[in-house]
Amino acid sequence: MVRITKQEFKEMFNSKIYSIYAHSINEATNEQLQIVLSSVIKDIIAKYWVDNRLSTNKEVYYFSIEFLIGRQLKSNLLNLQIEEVIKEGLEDMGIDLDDLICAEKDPALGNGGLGRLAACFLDSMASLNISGHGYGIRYKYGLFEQKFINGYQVEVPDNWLLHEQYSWESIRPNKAVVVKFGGEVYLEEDNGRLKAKHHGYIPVMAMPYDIPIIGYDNDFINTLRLFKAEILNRDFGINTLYANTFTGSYEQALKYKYYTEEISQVLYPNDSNHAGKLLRLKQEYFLVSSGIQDIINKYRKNKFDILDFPKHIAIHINDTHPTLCIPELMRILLDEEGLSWEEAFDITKNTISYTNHTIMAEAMEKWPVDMMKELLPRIYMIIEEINKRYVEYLNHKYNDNEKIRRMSIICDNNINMANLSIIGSYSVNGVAKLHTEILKKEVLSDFYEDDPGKFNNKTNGIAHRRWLISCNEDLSNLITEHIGNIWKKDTEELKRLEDYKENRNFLKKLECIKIKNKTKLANFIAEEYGICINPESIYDVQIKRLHAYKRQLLNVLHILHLYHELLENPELDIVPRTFIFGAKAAPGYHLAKCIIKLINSVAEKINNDKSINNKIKVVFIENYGVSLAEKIIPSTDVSEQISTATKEASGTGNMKFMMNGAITLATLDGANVEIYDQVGEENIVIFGLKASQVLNYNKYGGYSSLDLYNSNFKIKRVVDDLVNGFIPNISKEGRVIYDSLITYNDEYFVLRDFENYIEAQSKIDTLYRDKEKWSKMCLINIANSGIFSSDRTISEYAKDIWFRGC
Ligand code: OX2
Repeated sequence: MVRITKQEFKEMFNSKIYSIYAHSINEATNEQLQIVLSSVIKDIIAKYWVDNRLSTNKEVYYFSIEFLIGRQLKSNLLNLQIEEVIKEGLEDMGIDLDDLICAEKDPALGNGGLGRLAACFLDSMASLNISGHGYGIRYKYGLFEQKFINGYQVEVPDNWLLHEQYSWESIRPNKAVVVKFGGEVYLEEDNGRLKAKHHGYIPVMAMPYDIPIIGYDNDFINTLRLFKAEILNRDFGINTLYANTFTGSYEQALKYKYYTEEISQVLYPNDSNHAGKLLRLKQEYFLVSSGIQDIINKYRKNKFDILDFPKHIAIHINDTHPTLCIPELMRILLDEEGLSWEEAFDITKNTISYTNHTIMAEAMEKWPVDMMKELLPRIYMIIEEINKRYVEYLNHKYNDNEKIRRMSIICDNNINMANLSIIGSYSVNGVAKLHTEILKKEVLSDFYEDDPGKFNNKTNGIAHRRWLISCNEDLSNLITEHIGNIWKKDTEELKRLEDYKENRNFLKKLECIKIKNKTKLANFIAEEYGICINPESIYDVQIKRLHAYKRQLLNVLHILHLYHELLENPELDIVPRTFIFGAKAAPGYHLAKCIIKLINSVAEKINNDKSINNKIKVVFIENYGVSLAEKIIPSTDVSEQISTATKEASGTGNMKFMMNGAITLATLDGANVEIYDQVGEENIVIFGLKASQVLNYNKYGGYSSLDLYNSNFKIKRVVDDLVNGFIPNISKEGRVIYDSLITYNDEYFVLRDFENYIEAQSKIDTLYRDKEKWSKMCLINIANSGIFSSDRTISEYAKDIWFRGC
């Protein structure tokens, strides 16, 4: 047990503030006090952290281009179980712990679900005593900060490392490695063997910064290692190694500095979308090469036989962004360890496992051959050889040219990263049952038929410590009062809450907690946005990235529909509703930005229309991210999970809402299907096209949005609103959206699902009127959410993938 007394803590804190800032507590800002507190906590855990790093068990390395870890202070105190002591110690010194929790910067080193999943997985690996470490990039600028100006999204740089420092990190210069870009590769004779020699490359230093990942109540600490790109000599001298490229002048040295530092400068702000830029490819290789070299360096120190590599090491790639792990590991095994091709490929294939997170064509990474060849000549040679051998195998087995084109790594001068990931790994998994089935039967069916044993499902999960225990303390305490503490380590225990489903007293308490959380959020919204919302209204929430397939548009069209109904009949009997949105759009995603402007304009109009008597309110929360999610989710009544069926691979927000007792309003997409299976049809509201129907439309056609528009009055009314001036200031944006729906035949079936969605929404209205019944539904959702803890997901990864056969 990590133990510390109040007195010891106060002494450490006092001496730390002098050593860091040379002044007393009274002069310090909350930001400074938070930095001091993090530093004290790092001292407290130092011993455990070092011990853990010396582990000789099989180690898992989780490579991800994004980690959306959120604020760390509260969650670290919770996991160390020292929150009380620290709180009281600070109180004695006149400091409020909550102020310091809020003063911490929220590192936005990810876009959305993929990056947040990686963070939840780290939490679970540490909490389950699995030596599992993250490798990522220490972006100088994270995801942009979103501001609304006249209802438009404006992006502002996210300068989270204001003083070049993050309070939880420790720099490890002794572990820095060099990553090589460009140059030429020749096969040269070396001891009777052809060896690849790399000349004229540009060396980039990868400087590791370590963040401790603290397990829950188990003294187990893993590491998230983020690499920063730097010049080779920190003193900024000229080095002969790159003299060929940068010929030694001061100007060249500056160019070199720019070239290197640019690599970890900024996170690409795309979610589920492949940017295809050279700099992005540099980032991907930088991450991969730094991480693989780091693993190999540690492995060599341990003096294990290189042929036993897969016995000691599991490397997991989070989507295809780190897929170059495959040729990079091959490169080291071939060129540095001197193994044969067969040995090297065998080791690589038995070490690497791959998760696919999307079936969306625009997210599938494909790199032009020329770009890869020029930037990473040796890596390209290896990819080409893997491809050549694989095509030989396919030819031999199938003799079907179309199939071979679909399955090969290199096709039409592009490198298909998903295919490379499958071919170079021993396990491929999807992130929800439906998603995995679609991978097997549709998108990756050739590979599935070729090697069915490689495919498996791992339904996503969430860290219940952050997403329930820490963000919703009242609910967490209520649960513990009734079923004890065990659920915190074993969320299946939550099922025992079902014993209380007829207990009116318990249901009332649940309702009171929700109202308390809703009031807190109402106060926050009043302070931040000057909008007054009613805690007695239904909080109907859609928070996630803005994307056409997620269909925020369907939500706002329904709001317009309700508004028309209210205008026609101001006495209309509906339960007051507050529609809450939070979403960032990729800066270059025009349609998404138009939808933001639309929602803001609709909000402006409705919120200022006195004639509807505050029956509906619309709030678009600016700059949505992890910390805001922690505030919003505990106060939500209705969780909007309304993507076009087949498009959302899993979703994880859906699980967070469920665990906090919101009712899901959903299509049968991604993990919504599994939420439905858990709670049963009375405790969820489902609508819309099924996956099979969408797949059929996509294959055989048969959908005309124009016909629907012409034949359905309700649809026509809201679609016309986009272009007839009913909503002020959206003339251009309204037209773009209108065209997407009518001219381009509504790719995401918004209008097709509209009637059904209206019905589902009116069902929500009816259900909410019976408060006790609603509360019972909430309870059943909470009680059955245990399966969506990422502890369950990670146990499955460990058993079926990383440690299988161990
Ligand atoms: C997201 C998926 O869109 C989402 O459905 C899923 O829940 C999440 O990953 C975690 O698995 N980029 N982001 C995703 O996929 C890609 C690619």
